[in-house]
Amino acid sequence: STRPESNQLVSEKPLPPCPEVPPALVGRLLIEFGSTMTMERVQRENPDVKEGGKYIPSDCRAKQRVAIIIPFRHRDHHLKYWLYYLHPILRRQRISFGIYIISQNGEDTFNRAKLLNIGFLEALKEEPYDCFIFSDVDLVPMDDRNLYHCYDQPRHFAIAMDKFGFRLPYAGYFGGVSGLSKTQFLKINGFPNEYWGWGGEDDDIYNRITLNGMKVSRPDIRIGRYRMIKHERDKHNEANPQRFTKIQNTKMTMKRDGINSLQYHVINVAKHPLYTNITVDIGKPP
Ligand code: UD2
Ligand code: MN
Repeated sequence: STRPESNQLVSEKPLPPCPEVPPALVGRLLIEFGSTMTMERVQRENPDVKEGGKYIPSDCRAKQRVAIIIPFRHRDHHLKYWLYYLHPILRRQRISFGIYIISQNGEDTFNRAKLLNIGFLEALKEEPYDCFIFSDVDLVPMDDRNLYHCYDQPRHFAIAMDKFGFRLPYAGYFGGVSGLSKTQFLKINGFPNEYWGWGGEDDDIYNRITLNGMKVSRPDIRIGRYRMIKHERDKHNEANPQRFTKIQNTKMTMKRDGINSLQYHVINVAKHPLYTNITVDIGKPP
């Protein structure tokens, strides 16, 4: 063709909306963590991902823009598997997404929910995301029909984990992988910043959702299956003894503790081929 490139772009038809049921899905997946994984291999197998771990379907227009937020420290081994499995799944799901690893700097007590709050704000500084999916780095879905976008109500994705015998451990369980639209997230003032160490923060988030008149939505139990990479409790993420009393007080604390009280410092933003890493200083427990 002799036409200038800009003309070709103008004459191209706009993309159709992505179908409700993505045609490329395969259903149940074989997930295992036995073989050694290298970042080189994962990059080689995912050449169409844009720098910083961004992807837009090429054959249709996705309705939502999804930021996937992962709280992180010293889990490089898990991250390789997560990227290896999730990039192809998300592509088949025709999701338009960006992947954000929020890395806690230093060795003070870990704070998962605060890192997730930071991911929400930092992702929005880059793109106008509509939907936020919060995932542990060690959780991989076993079925690609578990679609990683947002729903009419806050979504709990990881409902049937291998470590819990593929059942929901209790009715109000909201751990592992969850997703809220921007509006849903802001309605609950984001997540609590004051849960240091392991446990309770997911129950607090569940309380925020129900106290604000929303209801958790979940996939079919046969579809919401997950494998968790086996691991020991990390150093500096000891069980938080305050968690039992704290989750009794969500109704009071959610108004002052959340996205409206979040304080942190960004130390570094690094664009990797398959993800964006944001290293942050979040302070330490009082
Ligand atoms: C459960 C929940 C999790 C969270 C946690 C309590 C499941 C599958 N998940 O996870 O959502 O509610 O209990 O806080 O039941 N992390 C690091 N480095 C660390 C510590 C944690 O990267 O040193 C991140 C990482 O993404 C990890 C996540 O935080 O997957 C949760 O920590 P965990 O895997 O140690 O806790 P686990 O499996 O009991
Ligand atoms: Mn885990």
